[in-house]
Amino acid sequence: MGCPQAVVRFGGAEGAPVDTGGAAPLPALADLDGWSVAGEQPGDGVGAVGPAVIAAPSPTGAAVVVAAPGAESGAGLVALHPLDADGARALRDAPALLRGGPGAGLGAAVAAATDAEGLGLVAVGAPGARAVHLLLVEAGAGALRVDERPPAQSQRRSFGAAVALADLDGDGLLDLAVGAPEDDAGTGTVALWLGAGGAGAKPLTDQPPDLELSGEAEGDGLGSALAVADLSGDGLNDLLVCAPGYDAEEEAVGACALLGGGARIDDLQGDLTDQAIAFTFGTARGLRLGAASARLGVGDLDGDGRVDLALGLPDADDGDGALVVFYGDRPPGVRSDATADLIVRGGGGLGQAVALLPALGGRDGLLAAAAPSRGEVWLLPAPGRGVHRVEALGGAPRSTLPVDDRRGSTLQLRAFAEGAVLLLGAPGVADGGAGAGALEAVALTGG
Ligand SMILES: [Ca+2]
Ligand SMILES: [Ca+2]
Ligand SMILES: [Ca+2]
Repeated sequence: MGCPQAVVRFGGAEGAPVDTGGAAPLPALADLDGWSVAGEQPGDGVGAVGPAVIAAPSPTGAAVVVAAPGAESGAGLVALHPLDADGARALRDAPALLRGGPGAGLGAAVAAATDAEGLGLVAVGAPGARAVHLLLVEAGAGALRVDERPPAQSQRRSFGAAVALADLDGDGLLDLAVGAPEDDAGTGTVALWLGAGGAGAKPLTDQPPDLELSGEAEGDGLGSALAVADLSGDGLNDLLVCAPGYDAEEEAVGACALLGGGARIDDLQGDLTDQAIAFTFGTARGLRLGAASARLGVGDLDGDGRVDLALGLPDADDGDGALVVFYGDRPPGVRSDATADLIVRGGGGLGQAVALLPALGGRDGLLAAAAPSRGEVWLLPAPGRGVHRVEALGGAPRSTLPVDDRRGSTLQLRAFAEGAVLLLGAPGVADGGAGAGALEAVALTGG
């Protein structure tokens, strides 16, 4: 790689292409410049929840699930927007819209995955209605076909505050994991339904979950964040479940437990820590490790074929924030943020959101982290190991983005054949009124 220059440099208010310092030979996706989706009404909340991307080999055919959990006085809505043309667009001017009922908060969490038949499945949490809606999506050039499947429902309070989709038992069908972190006085639960995806999938409504796990104590908030990836390295996806209030002494250090995927995942019962194959916990009071799915990043960052885990810790160091990475070349056991392979310290709440682009075909992996209260978004190509200040990994003069926009509150990185795209949530953008928010796509260029 070249000399790392790791800061997002915006050429103007509209967002010019990002210079990744020459480390990532990514051709420009010029057609995407200026792509954005803006909230239109006060409180829409676009950009506060990370978007989901329905995969396609190129941006033509990809669709972005844009969440607006505060829309229509808290009913919430999600809009599917194609990622195939430039220009700014309005949230509701979309080929597909799903609206929640009164107070549902639809869009508080979204996830997307592609099943073995190539169909896209989207899960949308509506914690105010204790439901998760499922959409089958066929995205193609110029066409978007959406079929709604029966939702998953629960009596659990805040069910749908976090969602994840992946094949966890290895049968080829997508499985659905749902967090209800406020259930049972904030103890929190995570429910798993096997076989939620595919043409022959069972309807989940009125079906009890195949697995349900609870936190250990009131206030744990189990299910606040979820992620799926093969973090154990056995070829099967695993489920990472997080409890930001976790701590025996009530100091809310936070913890994430890894549940190993495989044919017997639905046999797991009882005490979470007994079931976990790995356990990652925080070491500072109030760190709240694992507080949001936007702070979890998974993927092979260093290109060794093993999945790595990045955690954003915006409450670290009295609110300066930090970013830690555990590389997958050592078995994931019991470990703390202080023993991470890479520790990046920053300011302004660094780690409020993180995203990871896997290394691929000789291209370095890329780690993105935001410090929205300073208006900074950092891009760290192949950041390595050790303890560093983020400025030391970056080295370039930092641009200043409008702090009030809270740009980077959520981040997503996606690679396409033509290059990579960074999606930035900016919930503070008020063009559509206070709290309307916006989601912006930026094409990454190789400089
Ligand atoms: Ca499955
Ligand atoms: Ca695994
Ligand atoms: Ca790796």
